Amino acid sequence: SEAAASAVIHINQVGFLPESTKPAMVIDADGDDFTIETASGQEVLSGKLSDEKEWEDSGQRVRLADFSSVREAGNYILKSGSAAPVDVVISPDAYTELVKASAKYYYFNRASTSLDEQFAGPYQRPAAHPDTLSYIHATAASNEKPAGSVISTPYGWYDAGDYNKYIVNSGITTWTLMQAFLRNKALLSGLTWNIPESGNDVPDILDEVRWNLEWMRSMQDPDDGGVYHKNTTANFEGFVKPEEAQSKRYVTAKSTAATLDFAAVMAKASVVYADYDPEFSNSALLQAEKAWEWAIQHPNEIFKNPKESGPDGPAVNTGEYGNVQVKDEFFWAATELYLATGDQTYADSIQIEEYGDFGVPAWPNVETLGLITLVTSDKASDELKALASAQLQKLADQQMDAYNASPVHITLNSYRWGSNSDILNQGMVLIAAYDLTGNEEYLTAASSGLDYVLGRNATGYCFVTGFGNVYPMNVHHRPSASDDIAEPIPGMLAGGPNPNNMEQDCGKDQYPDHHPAMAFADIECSYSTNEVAINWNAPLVYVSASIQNSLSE
Ligand code: G3I
Ligand code: 9MR
Repeated sequence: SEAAASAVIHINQVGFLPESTKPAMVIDADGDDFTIETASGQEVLSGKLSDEKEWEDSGQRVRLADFSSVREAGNYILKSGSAAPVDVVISPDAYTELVKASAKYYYFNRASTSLDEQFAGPYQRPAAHPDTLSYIHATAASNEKPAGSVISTPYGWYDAGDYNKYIVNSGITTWTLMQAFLRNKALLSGLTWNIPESGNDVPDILDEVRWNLEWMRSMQDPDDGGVYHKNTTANFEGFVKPEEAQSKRYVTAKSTAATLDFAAVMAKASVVYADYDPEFSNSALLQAEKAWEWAIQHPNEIFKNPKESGPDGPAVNTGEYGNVQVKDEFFWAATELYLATGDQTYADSIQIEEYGDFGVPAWPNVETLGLITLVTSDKASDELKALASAQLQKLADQQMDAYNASPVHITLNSYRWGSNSDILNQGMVLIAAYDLTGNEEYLTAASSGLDYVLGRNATGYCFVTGFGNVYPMNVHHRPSASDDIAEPIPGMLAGGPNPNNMEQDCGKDQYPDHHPAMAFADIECSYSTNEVAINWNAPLVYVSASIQNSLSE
């Protein structure tokens, strides 16, 4: 009997823009060549694979097939040696549907509303989590309210696979979506994805973000300006439908991180929504300033889940989003507040030269969000802009170093929880550097990161539900798991490979391969690799919209 071919091709399964750099990856290649053919078998390119390299993160032997020179829109087939041929899509609208679906993900995860069939199709569902009765968890000193006090905290999006709502994670998410809009205004104003607000005079993306901003606003204590860290049940709910998840909801202690993230986002919102809704813009700014004042008074309230239950409230075991330090939150909030108000009090907290290292954005590292706002705002002084630009370029150049060192031309070289969002956040930094310098290498590297999450990775999955040929079907997402529909809700990015928590969720033996870049399993228990989250989809929206916008100019 014939030995099975071991060569495999992994490729961006969604498609390429005509101008994109177009590498595919051949694993265990058994020839030196590749061809691109039309659907009817006509050869349009015959090329050589790059030299074979060992990809340590995956344990694979890899070669690249670069077919960038094929620029004519169409459907093609890529072949190399004995590998099964793969489909290639080249289209001037390669990412338009992806942008729409990844943004509509947020609609599907709205709390406090029914999803009606005309917008949600088969994923329609009744209203759940009204959150008009959120019990103030009274363990924290900052909650000077009588036990049993309630506030109303409706709206917002479910954070991830769970049904809770967390301010810290909402901060980076809403900022990224607003920034995606600012960078790609024409594209994102022109796209609509059938949500209840479609057709009003506000772009869908801003209508969607508003849903979460309204929840965030309800999380501020109007008496002192502090912001409750999260709106949560005591424990994660079971894998039940939203309307069946009815455990008591709390707001926990206030925290400095949540309050500063809130301040940053509300200041940003006051700028972004000024033309659409001046009244909202004004009150968002007032709330931002009040939050800042609380943070100045409470500069180090680090949130920890209450471990013991007591008369004042239960132990809480849901997502902690516990920042260990809040220097970056202060920097970010000061920046957004300064640019929204022009007020010097905030400028004093924007010490770029003294700051230290700026990192790729993630929920516990938000300083670079401030940097990006600085370099793109027309309100910053030239001096401040120059300092910010230098830091941003430095960070982008570190990504380029990783990209150039990578045997598969990606910026990612460490795989932690939510690794798919890391490569996209690296892309966001690269795109900002491209905007600053016009250097297209940055854009190429960002586009390569998009290729990665869409299939040119070690696992061969396109990590966005409903896109490509092979995508996760069993995401750790309670609404998708409980809806009796085989297809998960579309447009959701899975967290991605992460070798650090396999034992804890499904057990190591459930993961076929433990190499960092391979540590992924499409099984429902795998919350450490196969969950979805609002802060992971946001850079997908940002990068896909930006690449669609800039590479098709
Ligand atoms: O901060 C340390 C760093 O100092 C250290 O070097 C590094 C080594 O691994 O770990 C860092 O901490 C990690 C932390 O994220 C910050 O990056 C933890 O190991 C890691 O376990 C932690 O993972 C978070 C996970 O919750 C567990 O807390 C993810 O970032 C976060 O996305 C995820 O978020 C969950 C929510 O809690 C609940 N809702 C679902 C959501 C998505 O899974
Ligand atoms: O479903 C929860 C997911 O959203 C979190 O990211 C994850 C880590 O905090 O926890 C999941 O909940 C699991 C819990 O931690 C342990 N018991 C099983 C729960 C569902 O798989």
